[in-house]
Amino acid sequence: MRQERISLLGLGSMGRALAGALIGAGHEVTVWNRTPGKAGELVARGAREVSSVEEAVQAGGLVVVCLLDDASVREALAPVVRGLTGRDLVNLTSGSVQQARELAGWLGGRGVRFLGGGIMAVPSTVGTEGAFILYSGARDLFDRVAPVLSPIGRPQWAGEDPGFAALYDMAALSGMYGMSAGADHAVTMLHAEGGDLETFKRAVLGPWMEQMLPIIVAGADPSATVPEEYNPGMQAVGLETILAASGEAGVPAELSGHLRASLWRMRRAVDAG
Ligand code: FVH
Repeated sequence: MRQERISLLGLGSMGRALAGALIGAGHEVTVWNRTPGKAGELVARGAREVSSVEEAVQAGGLVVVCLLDDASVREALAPVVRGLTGRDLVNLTSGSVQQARELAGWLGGRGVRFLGGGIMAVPSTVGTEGAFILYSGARDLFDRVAPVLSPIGRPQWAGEDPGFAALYDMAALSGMYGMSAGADHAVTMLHAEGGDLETFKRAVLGPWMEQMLPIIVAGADPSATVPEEYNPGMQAVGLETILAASGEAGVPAELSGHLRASLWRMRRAVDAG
């Protein structure tokens, strides 16, 4: 693989993991973080640490941004945006579709070639087989940048609309948080009734979620209707029973919001006939 110069802005947990994977692949990596002191291990592995965004931009090459949110990206880039004209920039910071489109417009208006991104990994899985990174924006830029950034995760194209990587990212995270809320609620019920958490996770929750995951993903549907074979009437009764069991166990109602969302859906499907 061709070695490239990359400037990475942001050394939070994710930024450090990204930098580590890029250094490991032999790239020449310059790192910057608002608060100094987070680059020690990376510098020991060959990264160059700079103390300003301006210096990071001046290092040349591809600019990769991984900060907390859209506001922090704007704040970091605003003072240096003129120096970015003609450069390639990939934003891997989570944000909304609209924010990504507006960022693309702002940077594009100043001659910066921009790709929006979405990281489908957590710091410990960056660079592993399952990790993949969504990109959207100009296809030719994606084709050029994808091999360079492949060490952090398999590059996956999400379309020309610069907001689409963010769209896929936000939607996929919603799916993940739904599962996570369900799992948290499940173990809270178990715990409240004195069940054995480890046995439940290993012998029941894990295998059950694994069995259902492909069915859940395949059956996900944006319409208010539910296919007949899902029997929404039966599911509505079942959801009411789980909610009652949760209440009996003393689990806070805030933890069962996902069940109420499903119940709302099933009742609408029953009403729609
Ligand atoms: N970590 C994860 O599991 C998820 C996985 C999916 C993708 N997300 C997104 O990645 C972005 C960065 O996440 P992170 O885990 O690195 O987050 P933190 O460890 O909290 O680090 C935040 C960095 O942002 C810097 N920062 C915050 N505000 C500003 C600002 N106004 N100007 C400049 N930099 C700023 C912060 O700097 P400092 O506090 O150390 O000075 C960190 O470098 C994020 O979008 C996730 O949603 C991660």
